[in-house]
Amino acid sequence: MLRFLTAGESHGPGLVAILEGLPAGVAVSEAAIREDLARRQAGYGRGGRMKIETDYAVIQSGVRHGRTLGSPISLLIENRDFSTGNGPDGKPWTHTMSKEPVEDEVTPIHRLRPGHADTPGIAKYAAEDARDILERSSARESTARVAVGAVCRAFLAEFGIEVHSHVTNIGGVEARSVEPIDWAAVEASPVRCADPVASKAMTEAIDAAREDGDSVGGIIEVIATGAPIGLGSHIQWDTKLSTKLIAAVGSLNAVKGVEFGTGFAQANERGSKVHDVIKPTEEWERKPDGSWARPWPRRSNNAGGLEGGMTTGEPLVVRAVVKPIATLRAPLPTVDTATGEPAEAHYERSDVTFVPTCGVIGEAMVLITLAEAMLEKFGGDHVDETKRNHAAYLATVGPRTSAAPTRTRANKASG
Ligand code: EPS
Repeated sequence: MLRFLTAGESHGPGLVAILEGLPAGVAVSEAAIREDLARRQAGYGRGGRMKIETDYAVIQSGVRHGRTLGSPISLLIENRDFSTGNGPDGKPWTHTMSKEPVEDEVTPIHRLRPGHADTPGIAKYAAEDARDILERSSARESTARVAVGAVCRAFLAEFGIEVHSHVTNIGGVEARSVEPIDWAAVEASPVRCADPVASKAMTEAIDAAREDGDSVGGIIEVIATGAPIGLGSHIQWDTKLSTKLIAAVGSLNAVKGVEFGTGFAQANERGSKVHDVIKPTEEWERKPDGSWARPWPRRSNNAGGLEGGMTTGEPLVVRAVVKPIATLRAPLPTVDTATGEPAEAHYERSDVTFVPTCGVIGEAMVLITLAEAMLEKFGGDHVDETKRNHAAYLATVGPRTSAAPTRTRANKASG
């Protein structure tokens, strides 16, 4: 079983992640993790924090001589702001976030921000200071998830599985659909959008919101290619890969909805227009050994690569809507928790938008979910064992005819 936990507050000393269940033998490096952490830090519309941090995950355990050991992989990411910066009241974060009691009182946050975790959080945890809530609910935590996702990316690469993301909407600016997506161009776009015209309009929408002291949301799309047919299962609500992906991507800060493929738009179409027709076998591609490169290919992928809670072998396409960030320089009306009087919501340094970054975090959650699904299906204590199981399975999944090199006939037909 693959599982992970993260810990850490936004302005505390650092973030921690533990990933357990990855097999031995996977090539993992801090440099590769750093690549994803750097992508997470980029994106137009971010606030000042990203100029302070150079996120780097130090591997504490589970890796030796560049390969996983099968033991828990632990990662430590320093928050540079903790040791170098000051909080909104001008006091150093080492004081504001001190784990020891402090004599010199820290100004508590009493003016709750609508849309943030502040209000339900202080009620539920009996907090006097909303900082007790916001420090953990901050999207800073996603740094740890991206580091874990990068480790899972290395594992999935062994099976030819790749995960990318792009932005399709920011602040109501819709990107044109670009086919095929040039992932290098997405990475070069300041908003991680494949459409250069929309990219520019998105940066303008962000500038306009910044000028008004406001924020903007948008839509991200995560695409995974190379996943074999049959990950997940149809047999129970919580064994469906669709359930797990909705939970994983829906757990991102600020996400308000998740859909697959053409998703909500399917409400407007008839079944004959929605379902993805299977191509005749003459059009299927074969590998040099005669086996199917990708069995059961479709003419379209409206299902987003999922049927009955299982992968179809088509690209997995997961989209999420990200709400505008709740911390506004032009604050919304609220109530002061100390006085019960009307007030303006608390403001401290924040981003105008976080949508481009959200794509990278969405990738991490899809990577982790797919790594878990691969291990559930193929097991293995060493990655070579997982690979053998994966290859043996793929030889069985085509049509059950003697003409096709599938199932137990695979060897006979290709030999
Ligand atoms: C973030 C760190 C935060 C914010 C942002 C994400 O830094 P700070 O609060 O010190 O400015 O930039 O947080 C949020 C989007 C949020 O909703 O809290 C980061 O490391 O990504």
